[in-house]
Amino acid sequence: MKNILVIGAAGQIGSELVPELRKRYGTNNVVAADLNTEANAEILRAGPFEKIDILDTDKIVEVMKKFKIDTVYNLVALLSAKGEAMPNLSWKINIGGLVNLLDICVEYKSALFTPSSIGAFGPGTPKIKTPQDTIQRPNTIYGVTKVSGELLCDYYFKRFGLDTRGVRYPGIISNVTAPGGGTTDYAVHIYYDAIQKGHYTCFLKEGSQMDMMYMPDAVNAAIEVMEANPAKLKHRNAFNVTAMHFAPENLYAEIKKHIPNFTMDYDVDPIRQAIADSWPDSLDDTCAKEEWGWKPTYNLNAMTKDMLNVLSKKLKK
Ligand code: AKB
Repeated sequence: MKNILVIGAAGQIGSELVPELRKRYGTNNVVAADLNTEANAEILRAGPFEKIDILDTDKIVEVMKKFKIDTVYNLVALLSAKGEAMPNLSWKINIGGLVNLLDICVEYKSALFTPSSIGAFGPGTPKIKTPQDTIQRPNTIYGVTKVSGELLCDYYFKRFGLDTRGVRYPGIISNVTAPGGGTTDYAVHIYYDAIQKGHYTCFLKEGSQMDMMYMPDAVNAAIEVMEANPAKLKHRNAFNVTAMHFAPENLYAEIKKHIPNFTMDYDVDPIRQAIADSWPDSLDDTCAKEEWGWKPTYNLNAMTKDMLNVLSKKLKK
């Protein structure tokens, strides 16, 4: 990776991936791009920034040429809950954008990272220790786009030799940019409300167990899979990765250790509950460990300490 383009840089992952990539590969070698030119402007404009609509082929090609891009991170997506509200737009952005990038990357011989998600699984998937290669029949449009994306990335590798790689992210917990429109978002909101209000109303019911990961591990996964020795990769796209799994009551109990007066109740959103119920309880990430050395550093305890520490300072300002 010498000249990197991150599309969707202003979002939850991009706003933390860009600074880390710039630290490792040099500020001027990492181009941040987003349609939104306002969000996280200070972070993203610390180096090159371009306004890009993922569906605008000409603009992407212009930027690929201008910066001699050899690696693209595609972080543009409508998440699970938002997708259910706008299925058509979800397909257009998640798949239209991906196909656009796949074709451009073939032409400009660039590697391409595309994240998949636990959303690529469905109710028929084994729920516990979900294997890398297993039944994938998601019942959300987000899941349909994620499975299609995984298959497309594999296809472009086999058919055109394009260096496509990716991971299946679980819910990502972070403190720079809040996620929007996802089912696992509760696991971020709860920290903000614990600090600001001392109370959180959870939109998922007790017992809704899902895989999760703290952002520093998510950023590392995105970089390490792209740095992996291709000779060792039996899979290329959609590696299961996880760091922890918990249900809302487990996260609540962990936060309460630090904020004893913290309270939580439930007001279940049937749409997001149905999505959560269709996803795995815990992933098996052995293939990522064996093929490229995946190793998360944060568990629930360490993540909670860090989240509360960082957020209490940030929210005091
Ligand atoms: C969502 O909840 O939609 C995302 C995901 C798990 O892909 N965070």
